[in-house]
Amino acid sequence: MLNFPPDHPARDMQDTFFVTSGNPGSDVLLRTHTSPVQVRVMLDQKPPIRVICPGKVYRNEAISSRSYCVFHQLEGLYIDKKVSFADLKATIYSFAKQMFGTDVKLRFRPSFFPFTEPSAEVDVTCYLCGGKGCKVCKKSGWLEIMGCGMVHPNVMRNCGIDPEEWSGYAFGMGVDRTVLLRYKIDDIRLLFENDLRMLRQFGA
Ligand code: 2NL
Repeated sequence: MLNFPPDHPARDMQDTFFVTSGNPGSDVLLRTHTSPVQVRVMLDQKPPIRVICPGKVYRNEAISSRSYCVFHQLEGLYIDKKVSFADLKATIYSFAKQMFGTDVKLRFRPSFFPFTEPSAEVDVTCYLCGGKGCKVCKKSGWLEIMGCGMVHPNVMRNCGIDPEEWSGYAFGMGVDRTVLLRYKIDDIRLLFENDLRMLRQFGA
């Protein structure tokens, strides 16, 4: 549905947790993205569609200060007549200013996802050095906050939506990584340990 070719690495056993239920034919896998939620929305509803899908996702990754095997993704999808990349940029600018402050600068870098064309990754100016370059941003002055793009015509067709009549944008971000940036936390694992000293700082 999301236009992944059969040999795409995202289908690799190494990257995904498969769960054996014991019942033949009913094995399940733990989702690596929240996008399947949006696919179901597109299958069930006619455009215009506006939806935000937050949720837990699971990846068989090397655990580090930047990556954990469980994290939260938040994806957005907007399909209507004449939705443009300019609409996408304006929405992301508005989000970034509210999340990171009014003087944050954004950079859109061309990228690739099977489910969007064109695709971009979005960077904000580094919270620590303000763009000068430091250890956190690896001397680049920029930190990545999300991926986005225009919904691929194949994805629209797969979900029964005519790409000649409708267009749309989508974006996806790691909620946990956004929280690290917003609160200047240096290890993602702190968000999963339920240490009371940590929780109490957030009103628990
Ligand atoms: C990332 C990139 C992205 C989307 C997610 C999407 C969903 C549907 C159709 C088209 Cl159903 N696109 N989602 C699009 C671009 C990027 O996430 O880096 N996420 C953490």
